[in-house]
This record gives sequence, structure tokens and C-alpha cells, in this order.
Amino acid sequence: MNQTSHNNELDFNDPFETAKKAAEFIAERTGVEKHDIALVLGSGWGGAADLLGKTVAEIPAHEVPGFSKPAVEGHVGITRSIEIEGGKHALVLGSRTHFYEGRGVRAVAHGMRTAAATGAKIAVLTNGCGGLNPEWGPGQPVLISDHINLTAASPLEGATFVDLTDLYSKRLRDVAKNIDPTLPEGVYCQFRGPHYETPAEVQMAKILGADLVGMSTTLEAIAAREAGMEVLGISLVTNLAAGISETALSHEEVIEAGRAAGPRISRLLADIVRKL
Ligand code: 8IG
Repeated sequence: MNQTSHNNELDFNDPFETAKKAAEFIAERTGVEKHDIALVLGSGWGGAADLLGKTVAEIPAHEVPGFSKPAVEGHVGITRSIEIEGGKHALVLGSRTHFYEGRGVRAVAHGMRTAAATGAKIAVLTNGCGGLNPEWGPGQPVLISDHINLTAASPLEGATFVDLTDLYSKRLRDVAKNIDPTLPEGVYCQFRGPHYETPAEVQMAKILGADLVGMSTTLEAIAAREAGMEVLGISLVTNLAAGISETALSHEEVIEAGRAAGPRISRLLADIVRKL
């Protein structure tokens, strides 16, 4: 199977037009004219969708214009429209394109641009990541307070000078801390991946001010801000970053940590989203 094949030949000649088409498709298929909050559920966070409220509609993610077929066969992402208690509508994006997939920054940013075009004013970005603080064991959720983008890329093109002061909204972080006052905050550093860091790179990130290392989120957060959304970022530490612990990283360890922490962090996220 061609892993990068699209469901449709719509490409990103005009990324905002493609996002508008995607939003119209979502409105039509869900019957929901306007969504309020968009969520991307990263490693470990998937269980939250079931706890947010009443699922109004489900769409195979790759059927939405501009989103690609899943890279792993049999692993179909589902984009869901959920009515939250209180009447707000959440859009859970069922596919995240990582920069390391090589489809370019327009594909990475498409989810956020689509979310904004559906009306969403808040983007909740979650991920699984490596932790630099040895006190944060696997399973620790951390609020993202700021980021360091080491991808050498931007989702923005042209003279688009977007202010990123308070990119990760203080207001939204405070809402989260009201739900769980023990939630720590940290600076998230995005590497290009898909390899994990060397121990020397982890030390470099630490010197630069990072607390968390991962392969997603920063480009999406920038795209979300450009599109006018307020951003809440939450990481799940699934492993200590390379060289921080004695043992080597394994994908199995990452999956297992996400699985073990899943129910707890999903409940936490659902509780936070209800208050946004
Ligand atoms: I899960 O240790 C997960 N994703 N870059 N480093 C990077 N990405 C990650 C890691 C990690 N763990």
C-alpha cells in the first residue's frame, strides 16, 4: 500500500482553502455547524474521547479533505464530534501528521487550520514525550508552558509575523491547575525525529531550557495561534529521555506507559475540557 496516498487528490496549493473545504465537509457529515474546541489526542490520551460527552458523529479521519490515509494499515483514525455537557461541541481530530513523515508543513498544520475553520477558538494539543526531570516518572502529565522548536521549520509561509508570547495560554493552564493543582509545567522541545535523541542532544536540550522532548506539537501550536486559536498543551511523560535513565528507550516501553496512565490522564483531560 502506498503509505502517503490521499483519499482525494486535493492538495495544499491553497492550504486555507483546503481547510475551509475540510471544515465544510465536517459540518455536513456531523450536522454540527460550529465546533468550539478542537483536540488532538497523542500517545496515551486516546481514552479521553469517550469521556468528553456524547458522540454526535464519527468520520474516518482520512475521508476529510486534506487528511491522509493512516500510515499503518488497519489503524484508522476517527474524527469525532462530541457534545460536551453544557452544550459546547468538541472536535477530536483523528489523525495527526508528524513533521517526520515528510509530507511538509502544510500537512502538519492542516488539522489546526481545519479546526479553526470549523469555528474552534481553543485547541487542546496532547502528546507523549520524553522527560528530562528525573522526578517525573512514566505516566506523569505535564502542562506545556512554552516550547523550543528545533525542527528548523515553521508552518507559516511568507511574511507572517505571528507573536508567540503566551503561545500556551496562561488562562487555560490556570483552568487545568484548578482541576489538578499538582500538575507541573514544563518547556517542550520538538526535535524532528523519527529517531529518538542521543544523550548529548538531550543534554543540549536541557541546557537550552527544555523539560520535555518530543516530535510533535510545536508546529501545530504555531499554526493554531496563527489561525486565531488559544492553545492548551499537555504532555504525558512516557519515558525518561535518552541518557536520563540507565536504560535504553523502547517503543514498547512508551506504549506500555501510555496504556497504564491512559484511564487516569483521560479522566483528567475530560475534566479540564469541561471547564474550558
Ligand atoms: I512517547 O524521548 C516519546 N516521544 N523526541 N524523545 C522524542 N520523542 C518522544 C520521546 C522521546 N518519547
